[in-house]
Amino acid sequence: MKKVGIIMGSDSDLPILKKTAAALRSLGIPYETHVYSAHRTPAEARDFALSARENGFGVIICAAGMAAHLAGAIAANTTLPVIGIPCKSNALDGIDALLATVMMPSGIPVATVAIDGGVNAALLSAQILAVEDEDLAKKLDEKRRKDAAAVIEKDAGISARIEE
Ligand code: RP5
Repeated sequence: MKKVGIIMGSDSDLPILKKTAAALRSLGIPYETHVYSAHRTPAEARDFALSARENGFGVIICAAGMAAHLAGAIAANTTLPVIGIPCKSNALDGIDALLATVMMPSGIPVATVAIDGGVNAALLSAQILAVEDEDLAKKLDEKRRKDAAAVIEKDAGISARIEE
């Protein structure tokens, strides 16, 4: 199976990416993790993106906050699918990173998940890899079934809980 690249702009983004890694592990998807910054280490970010396909990656997840250019900078140097996670910062609550990540110019796409959406970034990666991997597609179906069953169980108990 192809690897997922988990790239963060700073190790201060790590709590979000821990959720990403846990979700990938639960599906048996291999990943590799790095700190590369579009602003502080642009050469390393570029080198990673340029060699990602030949290094066995299938999807790259990029998490960054503030003026979040990491996903776009990586996407500029690869045609692998790039998923951007805008990370919340103190000043603007993540709206800054959301807009910087999602508003890519035509020609260089970044699939942007919610602010701090580490789990969905992992699941979207899995769904991309599952296009050519039936075993992984079955695991994703099973997860959806389990998640739905958990909500149905909550529905069954909610009338009693509201009166507690
Ligand atoms: C971004 O700036 C990082 O992705 C992080 O979300 C934010 C702050 O970085 P630090 O100053 O905490 O390293 O590049």
